[in-house]
Amino acid sequence: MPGPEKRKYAMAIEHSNIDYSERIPNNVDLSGNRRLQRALESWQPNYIKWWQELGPDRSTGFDVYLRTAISVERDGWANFGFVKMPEYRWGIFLAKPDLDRKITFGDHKGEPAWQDVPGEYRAPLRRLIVTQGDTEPASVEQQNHLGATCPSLYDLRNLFQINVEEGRHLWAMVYLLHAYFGRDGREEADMLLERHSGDADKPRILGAFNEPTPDWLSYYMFTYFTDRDGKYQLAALAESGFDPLARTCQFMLTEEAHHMFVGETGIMRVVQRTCEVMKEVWSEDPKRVREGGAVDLDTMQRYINLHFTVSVDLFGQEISTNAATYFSSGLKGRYLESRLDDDHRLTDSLWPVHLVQDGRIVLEDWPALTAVNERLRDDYVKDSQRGIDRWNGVLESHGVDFRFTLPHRFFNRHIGTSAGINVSPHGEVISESEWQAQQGAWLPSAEDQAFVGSLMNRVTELGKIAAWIAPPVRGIDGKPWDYEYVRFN
Ligand code: BYC
Ligand code: FE
Ligand code: FE
Repeated sequence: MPGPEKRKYAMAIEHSNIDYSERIPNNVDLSGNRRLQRALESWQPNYIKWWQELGPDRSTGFDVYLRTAISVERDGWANFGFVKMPEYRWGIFLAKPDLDRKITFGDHKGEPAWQDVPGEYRAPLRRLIVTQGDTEPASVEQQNHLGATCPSLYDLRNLFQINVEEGRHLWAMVYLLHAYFGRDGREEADMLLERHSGDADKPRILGAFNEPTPDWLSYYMFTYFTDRDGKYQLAALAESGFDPLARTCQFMLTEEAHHMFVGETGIMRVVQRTCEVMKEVWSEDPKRVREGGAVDLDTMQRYINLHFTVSVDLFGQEISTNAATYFSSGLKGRYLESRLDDDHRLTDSLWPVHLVQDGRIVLEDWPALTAVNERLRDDYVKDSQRGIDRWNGVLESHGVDFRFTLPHRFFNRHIGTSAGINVSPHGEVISESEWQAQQGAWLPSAEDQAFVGSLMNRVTELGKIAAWIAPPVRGIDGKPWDYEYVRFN
């Protein structure tokens, strides 16, 4: 970065309303609590060691054009500039407090929000924070080798941006564990660096975070579908009666939007390129499309099927007493809880729930309190459809008849009442032999993965992009898409 640009970035960081002069930048007055500060400063080297070992492969020394949070205001919260990896300033930022904030749901509705952990809810609260925290470094681990096959500098930059922010999300949860849960909180914080994605002995907690992300198509699917689970879970936790958790999650959501954007536009660009290749080879035949060097639409649909279903599992059981307890205790609300128009206690309302009964899928009314996982999943499914529609818009604009669809929510599930039951993408319960016969058409096969893998070649020349994906419509922070976002030195 030229001298003046570098100075401008340094000054913005310095004069932000987050204290960047400290070892751990923060807006929680860390220096006013020496014990906590020392505890976090002793966790910090372990974090850096983890990042060096399991963070993005061979990225050390790269100058990357990254955004860094400098404020928690709605406008101007981020500053862009070159950061030498891994000198990104991971910090602790909570949204601004509302001193009069009240709990908006559950048994404690109307009471002042808690500034400390209520003793009776300590265990479930810690569990929620640990589960959330566990996913963040898991995703960094899942993606750590993708730099070796990036389709462009723009994409490489976005990968690193998401990775550093997921690292910051881990910090966000570790702060809560250290600040509010004493010794066992510190132990949990240590374990967040000891479990690893896909590790047979110490796996990550939730299923999706132990799946590999072997290629960039999987990566875009992950950031579209799995980061979107993050959006809904964080939104539900942002309603929490435990105010520090609510404020932490509110700010995390600000960063999350870009992650889903990378997924949505990434897939859109793959679809765009496939449509162009179909024209070049004068055929929609998957075989010809592959020979033309693009991902055929059937393969993309199988990737959608896989990543959607793995993400839908993350919402837990359809009927969950855990979830009911989280809700009535005021720990975890519904999506946009405060905007919903009902009693916010769910003591006698019902919610329609998908269940498998006697080999058939039925919708049955259940007490809404036990169905909050399913309700959040409903919100998620609806939101996931938006991207499908936009990708179909690209197909339509090219005069291609193929349309992507979301599979039935009970297809390929491992959690919930359809776990272990064979359900087709159209929602029919089928036999084991039918499943065996069809699953190659529904889920990515080893052959699909080998093909997609064969397209993955590292492209880092300025202005160049891999042949299987179209360039983005625009770049980052008003820069052109072919700007030198990463400088290798
Ligand atoms: N895999 O009563 P249930 C993100 C377990 S993503 C494995 O439904 P509950 C991000 C469950 O633990 C957002 N196990 O449970 C995205 C329970 O175990 P026990 C992450 C599972 O608690 C991209 C049992 O099954 N945040 O941020 O209502 C990149 C009974 O289930 C799974 C959160 O998840 C699974 N998928 O619901 C980076 C928020 N599902 O008690 C980051 C915090 C369930 O029998 N977590 N089980 O031993 C929660 O709110 C809840 O724990 C869950 C599960 C919604 C996940
Ligand atoms: Fe995250
Ligand atoms: Fe994310």
